[in-house]
Parts: sequence; structure tokens; C-alpha cells
Amino acid sequence: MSVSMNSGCAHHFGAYDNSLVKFSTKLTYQSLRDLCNGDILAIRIPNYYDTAACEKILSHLGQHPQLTGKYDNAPELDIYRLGMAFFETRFNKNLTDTYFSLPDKFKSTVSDICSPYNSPLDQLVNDLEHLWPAGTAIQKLENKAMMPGLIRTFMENQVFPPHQDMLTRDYPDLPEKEHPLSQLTMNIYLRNFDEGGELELWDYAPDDEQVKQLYTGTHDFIDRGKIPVSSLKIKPTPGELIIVQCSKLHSVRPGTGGNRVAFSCFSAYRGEDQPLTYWI
Ligand SMILES: O=C(O)CCC(=O)C(=O)O
Ligand SMILES: [Fe+2]
Repeated sequence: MSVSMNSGCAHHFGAYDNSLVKFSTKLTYQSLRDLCNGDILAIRIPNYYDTAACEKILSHLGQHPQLTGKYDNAPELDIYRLGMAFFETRFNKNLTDTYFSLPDKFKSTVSDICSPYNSPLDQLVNDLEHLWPAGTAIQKLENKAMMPGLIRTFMENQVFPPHQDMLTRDYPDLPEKEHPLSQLTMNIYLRNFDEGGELELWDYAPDDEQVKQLYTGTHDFIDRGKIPVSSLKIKPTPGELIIVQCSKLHSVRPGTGGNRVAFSCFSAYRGEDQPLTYWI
């Protein structure tokens, strides 16, 4: 595990403090609340998921490469996923019915490839259910359950540029009272590159107006040279759970030596008396 700083860029908060990354042996209510309130930048739980289970899932995935495919809206990126993200429907509304038809199949495929272990997503939802006062719920749109998560593989040398993930941008019709107070991304890593593959974080969440000045013009990617604060890089390890606020800018650094595989889902915080919802 390493935490390194990027220099050479003006930073209006001064240098990032190591206390902004909270290492724990288990997920707690307090650390989630601190993250949702913006008091910390990341929660890291090394060895959250059994490393023997990680290996087993990777070998199952390796035996069934046909289970994964490229993002429908980003085939030029060397990034594969099992499942589908709601984001993919944003520029192709024809995919919306497919998206909402997939959860049962996804759950049974994941349960097969994780067997005899519980999937990392099931473990995470189960933990959240126990520690969060109002429990958890699958996120719904127009009363339809969303996908619970996906498995994502980054191939060598593929950069995933800075971006934000926001349900309110992917689904602008979301009723105001359902807007998240903060949106989290939760990743459980099965494997990382020998070199590179860091998750890069900026303590900066541009609003709808600010972000227009930062877009590169490709997808919703952001020009890193225009980000007014410096970044923090953390390298995920196999079995680790990392949770960050994904309305803040984040990116994945390219890597070499193997590939980088993680289970991933979002979660919306709407106050302590509301369930944490999850989807991808
Ligand atoms: O793979 C990662 O470390 C993070 C990927 C990402 O952009 C996300 O989970 O929102
Ligand atoms: Fe993201």
C-alpha cells in the first residue's frame, strides 16, 4: 500500500494530509459518515475480502472471457466489464430496457463465478445492512431496480481519465427529494497491476457550471491540466475495499504487468435516517 502526492500544481487546501485517508480493519458507521460529510477523502480496508476467494474468482473469470465485454459507449477504451452500468444508457436510450432486464442474470452469473464464496458485493451489502441505522436498499428508477454492481477489468496501459459519477447527471429526471446528499463509489479489488494502477483522487467536486470549463470533449472526461487542486494517489491491493465520494474528481492511472480487476458499485447517502441505496 502506498500513498503518494502529486506536486507541481497549485492547491488551495495545502498538501493533503494522511489523515484524509482512513485505514481500518473493518467498515464502520463513523467512517462512512465522515466520508459522506467530506471530513475524509477515502476509506481503505485492506484484506476486506478473502484473497483465496479473489484468486478463485479470477480463475473463473479467466476461464469464461465471453462473460465480459467492452462498455457499449466506450469501445475504444481497453476496459471490460461483466454487467452493465446505467451510464451506458445515457447516449443510447435503446439500451435502457436491456439494462433493467439484466439484474437477475447478473446475480446468478456472479454467484456462479464466486462459488463457493459469497460475492464481494454480497459481503459489502450485508455489512452495510448491519452498520447503517436505516439499512440498505437497491436504488430504483421509476420503480425499477437498477443493476447492483459490476466487475470491471482494466487492461495494461489504459488510463481512465478524471471524471465524476453522479446519478443526477446520468438521470436528470431524478425527483429533487431523491437527490443524493453524497454519492459514493465502492470498489473491492481482486487484482492490480505490478506497476501503476493507482486510484487518483482530487478533493474537488465541480458543479454543473464549473465542469463545463474542464471537459475534454470525450465522454464526460476532464482535462487534468485544468484541475485547480493537486491529487492524491493510492494503490489498491488484492482483497482491499476502497470507498470514495465519486462526485469528487477521480481517475485510474495506467499500469503494466497483469491487469486490474474490481467489483464496483455506487451508493447514495441521503441522511442517516435513510437507507444507503446501491447500484451501478
Ligand atoms: O477502479 C477504481 O479504482 C475506480 C474506478 C471508478 O472510476 C469508480 O469506481 O467510479
Ligand atoms: Fe468513477
